[in-house]
Amino acid sequence: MSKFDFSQGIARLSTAMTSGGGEVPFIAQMHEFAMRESGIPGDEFYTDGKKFVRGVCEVAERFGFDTPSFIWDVYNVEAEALGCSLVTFKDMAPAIANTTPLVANEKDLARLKAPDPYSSGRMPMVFELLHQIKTQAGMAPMPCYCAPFTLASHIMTFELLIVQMQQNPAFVHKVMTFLVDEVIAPYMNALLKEFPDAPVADGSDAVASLPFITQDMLDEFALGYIERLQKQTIRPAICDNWWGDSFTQNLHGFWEQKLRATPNFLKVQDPDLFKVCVDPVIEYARVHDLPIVLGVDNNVFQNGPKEEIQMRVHEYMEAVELAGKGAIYLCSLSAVTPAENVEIAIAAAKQFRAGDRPWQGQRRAGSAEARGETADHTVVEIDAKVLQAAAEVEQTEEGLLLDDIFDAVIEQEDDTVVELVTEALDKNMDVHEVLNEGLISAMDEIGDEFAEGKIFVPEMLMAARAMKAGLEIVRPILTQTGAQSRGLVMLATVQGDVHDIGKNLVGMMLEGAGYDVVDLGVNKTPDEILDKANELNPDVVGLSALLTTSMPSMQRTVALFKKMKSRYPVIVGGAPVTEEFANVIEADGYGENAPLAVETVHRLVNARKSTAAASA
Ligand code: B1M
Repeated sequence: MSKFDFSQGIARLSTAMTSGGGEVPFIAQMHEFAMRESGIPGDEFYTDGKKFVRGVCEVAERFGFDTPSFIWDVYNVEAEALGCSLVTFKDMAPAIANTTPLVANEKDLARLKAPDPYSSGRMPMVFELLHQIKTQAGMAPMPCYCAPFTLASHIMTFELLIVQMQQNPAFVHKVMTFLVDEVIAPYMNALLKEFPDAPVADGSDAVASLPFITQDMLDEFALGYIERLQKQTIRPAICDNWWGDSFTQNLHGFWEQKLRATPNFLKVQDPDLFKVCVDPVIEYARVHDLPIVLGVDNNVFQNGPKEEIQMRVHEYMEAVELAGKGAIYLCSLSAVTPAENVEIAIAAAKQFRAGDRPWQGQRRAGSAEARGETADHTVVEIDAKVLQAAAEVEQTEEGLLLDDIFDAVIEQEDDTVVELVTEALDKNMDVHEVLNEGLISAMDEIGDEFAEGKIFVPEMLMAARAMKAGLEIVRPILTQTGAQSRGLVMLATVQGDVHDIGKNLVGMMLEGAGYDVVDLGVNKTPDEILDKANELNPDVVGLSALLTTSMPSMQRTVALFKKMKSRYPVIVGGAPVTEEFANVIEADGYGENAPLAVETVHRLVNARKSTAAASA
């Protein structure tokens, strides 16, 4: 007899995901929330399977969840077992913090040892955790894995992975093959053998989402290897964790890709779901007779207000009901999600089931506001004479060469950029013109296209590399002529957070705009950031945070800068960070995205220069 009884919730979930027709269930990613609520420090919670399962079950029972979710920090286990550095925290889940790649080339790959599922890293802890699920909760355990693409981004770093996918795809295929054949498949098979009642192996693959990669890349480098894994595991392997539905022009094509990895249901989650609307999901589910899983964003539970939580839960539950089969998913209840907001969400779900539906039929998802399209766009009429003058400049030989440099950056052709910049300098063209009109303006264009969703991260990253290749040629001449960079910007992702894709893009855009950038990396404490600032004397310090759990650390960093009366202006950004938050913590600036971050830096640097000039 197990200690906890979730049989009613499990039966509800099973009906909803097969025949449908019953009450709509809710599932939740809840490990960090359970850690906090159970009072067990992170470094114990994530290393002791017994405590983990007890903590999750107690919290699920106390809050009235339909079923507990035993997903742990699944992104980390294989990477840690391979030798990546794992950082642990008392107040949040552990994370892999690799800013330098474990595998950068063939030699590194050859040196890499396949882990032993029975002894490497925390793999044995996962065996124990799954045993505890059976004994304490009486539930069938589910082995979870970090999907090959995300695992590759851990061991290679995201940037290197993207660059190698384009420049040396054969090497990336070798890495992926190693990860599937030598790491994930043996690990999953060991678990599936140990637990014959485990229905499937379940993968997570956040990094293989759009717009970090394109749908073609998804096919070749992510999905292809999940299918390779599926052929090797003794029971089905699924993988259901790609975001990015709001970035594709081919929604159905993207969903077909998702279904190749997880044939039994379609999962669409916020922030994409709120933008694309529930209607196309309902229609697709009906036509294909599929259960759907609709995910409500962490930020909604984090920030509320109450009515926002209630309305979102009701809207998505109603959509599931209209589709016929499925569940809603409370996507990531974190260590800083207020307990009160979780109670509101669960009460809202129960209210819906009881037939009390004050927002019935209302659609907020898919509205212009949900898509963030409420801002007015003013069209500026450009004087015909100005256009004529610009056209004349373009027609000169020099103008055409600048155009070619601009185009080569946009087309991401490093070698051509180097050739053309060299040619321009050999022709004694003004180095500043080459820099500003060839290289920097191309990055401005790239930044705009990225902000408008016209291009994806790999294109931006590769264009930034092409621009940098040109910059390397121009830099010595700029130095000789005494030309100065626009300033020094120091960047860091704050303590507790290892997300760096966005911060790195901000860094590239800043370099593209003529700044020197020093990037401290991820998971940096307030003291580390301040000490480094005192050493480097930057013009601006930029902080990035992607987790609501790391936003307090951003606040502590800004507070420390203020307390120490430091003279460096601090700007903040990252998906959950808003302008309002930036004001509350008294940051000096905010950047909603990379191009806007560059604008904020320009403003702060110019203001500093004017103040310095005025006091001189
Ligand atoms: Co994580 N993750 N993740 N993750 N991950 C999110 C952020 C999450 C929203 C997913 C979710 O559950 N719904 C969620 C956070 C929820 C919250 O707190 N609000 C989350 C979570 C919870 C987690 C883990 C706890 C794992 C988990 O259980 N789900 C764990 C935490 C690890 C840790 O940091 N301690 C974790 C781990 C990971 C991976 C390692 C697997 C991977 C990160 C890889 C890496 O960065 N090297 C990852 C990824 C990829 C994501 C998603 C899918 C994408 C984030 C991203 O890179 N966006 C994300 C879900 C989603 O967004 N769909 C998710 C692309 C990037 C270009 O955008 O960073 O916003 P962004 O940057 C933008 C702007 O924000 C701005 O400019 C950039 C470009 O325009 N900007 C700045 C950024 N920094 C700026 C600084 C500035 C100015 C502007 O001034 C200095």
